[in-house]
Amino acid sequence: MVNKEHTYKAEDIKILKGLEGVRKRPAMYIGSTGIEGLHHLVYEVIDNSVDEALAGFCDRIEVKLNKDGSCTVIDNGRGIPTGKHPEDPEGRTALEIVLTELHAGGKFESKAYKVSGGLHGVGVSVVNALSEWMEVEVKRNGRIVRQRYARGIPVTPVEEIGKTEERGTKITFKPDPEIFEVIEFSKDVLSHRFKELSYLNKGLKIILMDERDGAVEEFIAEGGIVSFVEDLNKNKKVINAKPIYVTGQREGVIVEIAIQYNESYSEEILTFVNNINTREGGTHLVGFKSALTRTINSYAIEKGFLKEGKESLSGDDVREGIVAVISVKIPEPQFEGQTKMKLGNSEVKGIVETILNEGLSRWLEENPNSAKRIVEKAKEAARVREAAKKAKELTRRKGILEDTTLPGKLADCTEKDPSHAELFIVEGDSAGGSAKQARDRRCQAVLPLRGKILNVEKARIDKMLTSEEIKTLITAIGGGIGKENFDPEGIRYHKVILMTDADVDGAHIRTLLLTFFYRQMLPLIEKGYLYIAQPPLYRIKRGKWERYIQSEEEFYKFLMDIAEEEVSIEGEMEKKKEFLRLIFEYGRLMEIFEKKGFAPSYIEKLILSDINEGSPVTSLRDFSLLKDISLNIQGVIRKNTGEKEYSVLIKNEIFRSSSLWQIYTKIMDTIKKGLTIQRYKGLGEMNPDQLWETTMDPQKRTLLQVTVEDAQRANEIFTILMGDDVEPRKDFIVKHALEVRNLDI
Ligand code: 0RA
Repeated sequence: MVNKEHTYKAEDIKILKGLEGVRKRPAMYIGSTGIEGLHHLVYEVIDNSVDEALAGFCDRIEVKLNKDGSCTVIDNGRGIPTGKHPEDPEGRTALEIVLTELHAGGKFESKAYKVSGGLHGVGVSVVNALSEWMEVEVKRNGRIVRQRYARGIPVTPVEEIGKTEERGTKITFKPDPEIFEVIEFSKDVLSHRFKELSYLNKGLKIILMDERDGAVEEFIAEGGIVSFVEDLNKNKKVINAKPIYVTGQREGVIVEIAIQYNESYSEEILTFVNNINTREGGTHLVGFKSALTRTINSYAIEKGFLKEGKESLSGDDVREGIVAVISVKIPEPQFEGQTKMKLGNSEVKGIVETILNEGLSRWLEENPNSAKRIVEKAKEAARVREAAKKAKELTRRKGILEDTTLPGKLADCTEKDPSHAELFIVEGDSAGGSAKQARDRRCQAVLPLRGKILNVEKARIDKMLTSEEIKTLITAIGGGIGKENFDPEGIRYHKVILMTDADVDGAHIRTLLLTFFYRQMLPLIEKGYLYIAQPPLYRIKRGKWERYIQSEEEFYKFLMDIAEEEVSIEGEMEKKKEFLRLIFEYGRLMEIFEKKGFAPSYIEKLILSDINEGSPVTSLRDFSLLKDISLNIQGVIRKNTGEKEYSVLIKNEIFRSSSLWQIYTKIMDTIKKGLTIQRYKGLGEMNPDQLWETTMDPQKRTLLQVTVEDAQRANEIFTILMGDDVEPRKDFIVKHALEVRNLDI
């Protein structure tokens, strides 16, 4: 339907020329004619609606992806003005001018705040020019009016099609296949952007309806960018439960900042200008960083967390674990950089800086607990950074990192391909000696570490880095050290295996080494190159038969299996199992008393007597447990009436006793008869053959691969141990070490 009344005048020619330019060089206006450019059309229309929202006139935008490939955007803003434009010589409506003239949007910009979004801020006329057709419907001043266009040219006049009390704009457009390589909208691309827009415009509801498959999605964030950082931190442990929120306006620039720290070591700062992600940063980010560093430092000095003139926190320190969103709205943004995603306006740096300095200082004063935790975290980052720097200087001075001569203590393997080479890090020189003898020297290298140096109760990472042992370790592994400097390409072994004793000291050394690897060689762990050897805890022998056992649980199960074969009580099978479980537990507890110097017979007397008060033993938890167990045993095993005796059939022989302890020892003696049980306290107790067979032989051994989470946990334990609490001792390691099972306590 062609508008017959519409005749082309001089003004029209000019406009036609403008739209022609858009169609000739679309990439200049919308970036590309690929998938990104296609979606840019939607953003361009939506940005006008968002401007209405920013001006406070719109709180709802509906986007429909229609079956015919067109897209409809409906908002409840003021509606595009539809009256005749007073300054237009042709007497056209404002609506037509907005939709056909390049950059016409600004003409109507009045007192209201308008940021004219979109990467290029080109306006709806560009979308119109690049659409096969466009139809716009405006509800305003009680009327509904409509106009239709084809490739940017009006094909109908502005006509009234009904009455309404509502206001708003509805724009439907079909991307022109003559222009675009792809004309199918992607729901994922759009929903990602809409989610972002809803965070950036607090309370704005965006509804995405995909008429092609019936799916509907709604985006709204009542908390705005505060919800944004909360969602970015969703699966992390946060330091300040409530995000820091700072906002202000200066010289027509609106600044909004939300910050929430988490316990990680990474940094995630998203920056936006007029709702556009400025991935390359720019002046707003520079202002933010400078204010953050300055404000946290002066707060820390003022509150005595830092010594003035002596200590300071670097920008990297105060940004460790930060998640932040910076959103600025500027009337005339200048975008620079490779991808035009860097803000250039120089005045913005100072504005952001001032607003954040002021807002953050106030927040820190008002939230002293969170403030303290943030400062402590930055201080810890500073300490680690300083320690790593010192160590690097030290090693550089001594030429160790540059020097590729391998340390003498390392017994290297002949294999040079890292993917086939293993390095065993062994605690102690004697175990190291055994390992060197035991190994397959073609592919297994051995580096003994003298535990003594590491096994200092309060060994600190920085001290550790100055130790000869650790320097040897660094050279042996070959990738250097440090967050920025470790080079995974240099790693000489794709299996680095920690082999420590199954005792408290071993657990301590393992925690220390894991912490070291976590902080200094994280990629080694991320690539899955770090392992923990599983040396056996027991060796059991009967004649020629031999078996290694790796944990207390396994040992217990082994004994139980034999007991089940050799012991009987009257009654069903189930009862026997229950009885054995109880008597094993009874014996275990009694052995603890025995070790402490109490004779089991004395304890049993106390259990039987009713006058328990007075003895220091009877108030112990283990004592009441024993008492409960003996009652339970009476419940499962029948006693001979009259006599206070239990009777148990052990190896076809009836054994009677009133003492459960005696029954227990009899059972144990029977089980262990003919067995040689050896408990390994350390690797040094194994001869080379045994060490090879149980722990090093790739065919038989089990290795525990260390995950980043394991190492993170070790790091936490370490941090707690090295923290300000004065008395954290071995207990702590014993309770929290990676595997508690192998500990000799
Ligand atoms: C020009 C002037 C005014 C609003 C708009 C354009 C406008 C454009 C679009 C595009 C999509 N939705 C829109 N909503 C509004 C200001 C109108 C006034 O001052 O009343």
